[in-house]
Amino acid sequence: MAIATMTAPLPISLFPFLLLNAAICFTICDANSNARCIQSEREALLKFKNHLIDPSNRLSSWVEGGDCCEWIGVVCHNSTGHVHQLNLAPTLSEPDEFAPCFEWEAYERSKLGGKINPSLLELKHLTGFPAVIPHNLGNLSKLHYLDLGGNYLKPKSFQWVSGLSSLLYLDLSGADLSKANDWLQVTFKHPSLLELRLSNCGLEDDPSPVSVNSTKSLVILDLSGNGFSSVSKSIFSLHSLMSFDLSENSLEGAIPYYFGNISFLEVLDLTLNHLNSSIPNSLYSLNRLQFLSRSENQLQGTISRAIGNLSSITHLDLCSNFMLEGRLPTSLEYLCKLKEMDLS
Ligand SMILES: *[C@@H]1O[C@H](CO)[C@@H](O)[C@H](O)[C@H]1NC(C)=O
Ligand SMILES: *[C@@H]1O[C@H](CO)[C@@H](O)[C@H](O)[C@H]1NC(C)=O
Ligand SMILES: *[C@@H]1O[C@H](CO)[C@@H](O)[C@H](O)[C@H]1NC(C)=O
Ligand SMILES: *[C@@H]1O[C@H](CO)[C@@H](O)[C@H](O)[C@H]1NC(C)=O
Ligand SMILES: *[C@@H]1O[C@H](CO)[C@@H](O)[C@H](O)[C@H]1NC(C)=O
Ligand SMILES: CC(=O)N[C@H]1CO[C@H](CO)[C@@H](O)[C@@H]1O
Repeated sequence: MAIATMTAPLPISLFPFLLLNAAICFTICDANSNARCIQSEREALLKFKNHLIDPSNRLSSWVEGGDCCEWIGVVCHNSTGHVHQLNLAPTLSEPDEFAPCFEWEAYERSKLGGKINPSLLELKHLTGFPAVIPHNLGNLSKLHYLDLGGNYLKPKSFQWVSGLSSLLYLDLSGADLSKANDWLQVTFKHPSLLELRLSNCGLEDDPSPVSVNSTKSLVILDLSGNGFSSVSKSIFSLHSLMSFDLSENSLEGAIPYYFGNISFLEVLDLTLNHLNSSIPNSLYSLNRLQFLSRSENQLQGTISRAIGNLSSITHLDLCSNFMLEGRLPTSLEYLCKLKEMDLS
């Protein structure tokens, strides 16, 4: 099927979309008008391109001898010429569930696949690598069809990430990381990474968990939509973590007591798992917590009056936990910032 769509001519109505891309390019090119591509970085980019599958030929401007600062998706520093960002996300002219099918098809086709070549390590000044395949989950769940087989990135290791020493943000959501067993060791030790999004990556419990002395740089961690049945202990040493999304996994048994160790936590999402304990008191000591969802689990027992300690909470969602029982504690009246609570 992929081959048939690849060779089909582009529908006329896609032209505004292509023009939009051109407009973006002009903006970038202007901003880079003083920058000159650094030769070693150009070669690294070309090597990187050679290992990608680019069915729509989106990277056609990436050619031998060109100024890589003018290539589509490449952003250089305006005076040093170092490559600072790669914006290789496929784009949709209207990110909308009502986008016509042919646009979704073009979007699907414009995704890059293949391997991530370690030549990226040459790009020492990279600060942003916003997702080679940034599946916004909200968008994807509205797709009518989705073929996750074959054409997506499937790194076998995360070592290339450890070389990107200035990286702040990494989104590989949707990539198949089931073979990249070192993802945790690499990302938790990374010196600068603030935000890591690995949603829907086929990740599972590490069969031989190694405890990691983390660098504590991570602030946002999204591991939603994977196959974890337990929470790795290493996560509780991420003391700077403010947002942790573990929704839509297969967590079972008790909510780990150690969540109380992540004292800066503001967002904790455990929606749609199989947690079946009572709610540990340690969670109620998280006094910065603003958003807490443990909906759609099998939590048991009563809601402790210590819930009154969640003084920052604005959103509290405990819906669809059929075994929760008892009275609502009167201490709820201390939750002065509460805007939304769902106990259905
Ligand atoms: C170029 O970079 C410098 C320093 O980062 C910044 O002050 C300046 O506004 C930039 N110029 C353009 C045109 O982006
Ligand atoms: C973590 O650090 C401690 C103390 O600095 C050290 O004793 C321990 O061996 C380290 N663990 C790992 C897995 O590196
Ligand atoms: C949580 O914090 C306590 C007290 O500081 C410490 O003893 C324990 O090892 C920590 N647990 C984890 C899993 O980090
Ligand atoms: C909770 O789930 C675990 C694992 O599925 C099971 O072994 C345990 O018996 C359950 N506990 C309760 C109280 O239902
Ligand atoms: C709740 O706050 C009270 C008063 O500050 C404190 O004594 C109690 O230990 C707290 N409970 C929890 C579970 O953090
Ligand atoms: C409905 C929805 O989630 N829309 C998002 C689709 O993705 C774009 C780009 O990431 C977002 O801006 C939209 O909000």
